[in-house]
Amino acid sequence: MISRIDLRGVLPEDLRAVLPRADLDVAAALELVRPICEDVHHRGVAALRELTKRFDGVELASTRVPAEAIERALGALDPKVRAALEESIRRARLVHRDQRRTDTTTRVVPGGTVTERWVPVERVGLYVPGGRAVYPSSVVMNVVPAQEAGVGSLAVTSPAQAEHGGLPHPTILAACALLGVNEVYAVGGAQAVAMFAYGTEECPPVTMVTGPGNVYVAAAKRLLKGRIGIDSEAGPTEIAILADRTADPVHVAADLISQAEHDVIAAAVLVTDSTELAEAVEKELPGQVAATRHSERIAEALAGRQSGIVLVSGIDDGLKVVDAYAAEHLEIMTADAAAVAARVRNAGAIFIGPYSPVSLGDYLAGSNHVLPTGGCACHSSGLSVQTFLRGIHVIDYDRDALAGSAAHVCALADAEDLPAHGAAIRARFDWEIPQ
Ligand code: HSO
Ligand code: ZN
Repeated sequence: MISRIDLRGVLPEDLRAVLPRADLDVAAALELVRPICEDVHHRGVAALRELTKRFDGVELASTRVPAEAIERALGALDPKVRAALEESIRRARLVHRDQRRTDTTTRVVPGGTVTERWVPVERVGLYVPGGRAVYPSSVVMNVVPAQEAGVGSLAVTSPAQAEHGGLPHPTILAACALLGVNEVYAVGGAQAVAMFAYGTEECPPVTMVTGPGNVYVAAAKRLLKGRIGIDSEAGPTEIAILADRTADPVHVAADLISQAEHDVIAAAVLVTDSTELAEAVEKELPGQVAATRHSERIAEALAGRQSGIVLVSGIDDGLKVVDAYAAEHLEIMTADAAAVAARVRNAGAIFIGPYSPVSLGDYLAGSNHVLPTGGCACHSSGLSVQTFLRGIHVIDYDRDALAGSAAHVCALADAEDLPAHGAAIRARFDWEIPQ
């Protein structure tokens, strides 16, 4: 059901090469999405209507979802789901509010300051997938940081669904209503990213597009990056668990399965120095997999080359392995888990001990679940308030402070053979460099 990789003894030089990982070919999809994006660029709503007919089987009257439909979806929302979403939003707001930045002013020299001013991007478009993955939780995870950053204008788009009267999934609409987002579009796929990037008769262009999506959405984001800002390209979900003999195999198996549930190419990796635990988890998995609704998908994900149980000689080696892997989600299920977690360098998010499973983080911990995948956790962070802010340096020197800097600026300008740079300083002092 899940393969083993034995790294006991000397760890290989290039750990990343031996660790299991799926590859997602976004580059190959680029050429497919290019004409779609061009079409939306040139023909706007007419192109969106044709593409929505072709890909989603829906005739759109308007790409914009009417306000009544959003309100109706909220009214029809199961009260249990509503209460859970409200609590999820409340906790996410607590955490993300604390991420807000205050401007800092540094007095560099007497009379010379640099202020860093944090300014939110003006308008954000959030892509929410439809189809198999209907994730109102992802609406929360994208909208809350944008709102807490102070983004003034926020639009959501999600594919039109024939079985829901040509509207996006009602739970998505209800989540938007709970978050106070009333600008929603019934457009999916690469064309939705193009709609946001170029704007149409019905949708003003945005400055930034965030949100997960399939490979075509990822390709469109890559193609249009530069014209718009994007968050990271979300790949298939990954969970890594670093565990020792103190871990409960029932929990370990359940957590591996929980993320394998997302996709046949989702990755579930256990790193352990305990053969007893490895064996117990291998024994536990088939029963738990068989008992769950999406057992086929999960079995395929666990058996895939992106998943596995990695055996190591000790927790120190285990840490090297999880750092090399740089998982989207990393659970630490060892003795003294917090101390072990403190030594981890690379992970999207770290979950400590038996009572902080990834599922908690997916929905309710308050943390963000949009996290770097595919090893990107070694250089990138998950979605946060910071994603939606730009730091602008504001430079304010008075005459004396500039005079005191002039000789150094001119020396560097000369060294770079850019004498006009130096001249711009000297012009202010009757062409003399003040000493
Ligand atoms: N684990 C997914 C997020 C998610 N889980 C949404 C459930 N719904 C990627 O972090
Ligand atoms: Zn999940």
